[in-house]
Amino acid sequence: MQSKLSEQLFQKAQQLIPGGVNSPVRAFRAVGRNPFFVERAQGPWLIDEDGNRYLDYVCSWGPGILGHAHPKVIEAVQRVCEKGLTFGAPTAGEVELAELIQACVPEMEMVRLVSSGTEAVMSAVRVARGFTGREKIIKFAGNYHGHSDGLLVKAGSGLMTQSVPDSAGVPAGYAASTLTAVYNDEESVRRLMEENHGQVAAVVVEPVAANMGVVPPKKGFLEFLRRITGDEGALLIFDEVITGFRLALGGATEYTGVSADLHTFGKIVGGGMPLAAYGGRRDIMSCVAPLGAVYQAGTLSGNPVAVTAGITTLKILMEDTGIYERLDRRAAKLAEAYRREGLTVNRAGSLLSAFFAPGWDGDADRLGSREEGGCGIENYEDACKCDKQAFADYFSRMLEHDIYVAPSQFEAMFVSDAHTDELIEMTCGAVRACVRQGET
Ligand code: HOZ
Repeated sequence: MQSKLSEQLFQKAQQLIPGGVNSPVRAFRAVGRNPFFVERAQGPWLIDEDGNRYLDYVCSWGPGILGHAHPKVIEAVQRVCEKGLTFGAPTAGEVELAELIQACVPEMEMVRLVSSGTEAVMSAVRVARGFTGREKIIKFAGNYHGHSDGLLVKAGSGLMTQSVPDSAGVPAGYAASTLTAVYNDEESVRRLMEENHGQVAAVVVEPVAANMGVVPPKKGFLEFLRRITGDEGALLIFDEVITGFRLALGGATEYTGVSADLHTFGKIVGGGMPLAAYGGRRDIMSCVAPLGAVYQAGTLSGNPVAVTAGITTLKILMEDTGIYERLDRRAAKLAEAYRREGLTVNRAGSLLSAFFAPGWDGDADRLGSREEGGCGIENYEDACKCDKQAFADYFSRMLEHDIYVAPSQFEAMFVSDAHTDELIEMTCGAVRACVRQGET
């Protein structure tokens, strides 16, 4: 594997950009290497500046459900670019995308388009506070909701990689309104609700957590959140930046059968462009300016190029009735390959994580779900127990096999429709060779 050009770029980048990257996990620090620099991508492949080709299971951290550079999306984007890149004024495309989102997720009675998942969740929380007149929110340790101040408390993703639960620079006052519960632990939520009776505006949750590795909700957990928020007059916000249009066309609500008051979407909804959305019940969304008193705005909100990429992607997903079944089947096959090597695998549809959980390298008694007496990963504390060095070694060996998985134990593996049965088969072979030392 050549790395000359990537190395040169990285040296230069570090002088100009903090850590040489524009988002921390990309720096590969958790796996003790320097990153490669991407030159282009097509279908399931990433090609770096040195000409190395990798089978990509990061898929830009989620948007690439169709694989990279889907011809229909590229064509539509090229066409719309000729009409101008941004107007800062309403377009027909925004209405069409809002309609499509609502067709997929009927509870999105009203929707606002923004530019990033961070912005979507930050805005949804503001709306929840404006609607309820309350200040506190409950989030879960290891759930990541973007990098806005009030939500960077016990966040997952890059903060876990760096082993820091909270970011510096967040005023104590912001963090004080954010209460942290334990994912999959009803009692921890009940206690916080009791201690803060009448003060909680919302519970915000990743309905399938995917930023401490993939951690699905235990049976009944989301139903419980639905009930307790209703009883307490608080709102339930599903952060579906990752799960939206991924678990199913209707996202987590279709996948789990549980409704939320507000949803946030990102990644797939923008078809690979910077676009995200939040929305939900009409009475709640009617609080948003100019209808109501909750202010939120953006020059590039509803950008016509991003909207076109989103529309085209959603239409492809809606028209291809077999896609979610294919994704599920292929991800299940991968999951099996990891399980056979002794790893603890959590999977929801085409999202999965193979954890180097305690016992992975021999203590068979500790494998499997908690119900089976094993060490299943159900929350942040469990995820933190994984063997990060073993993960880093496996990551490097996979890269030598030309397979790129997320450079952190705490990020999800994304399967796209471009990962054919043959490519999945090939990956299963690489998993057999790469999980354990000395078998490359
Ligand atoms: N927050 C993303 C991982 N959950 C990382 C995004 C990126 O580095 O592009």
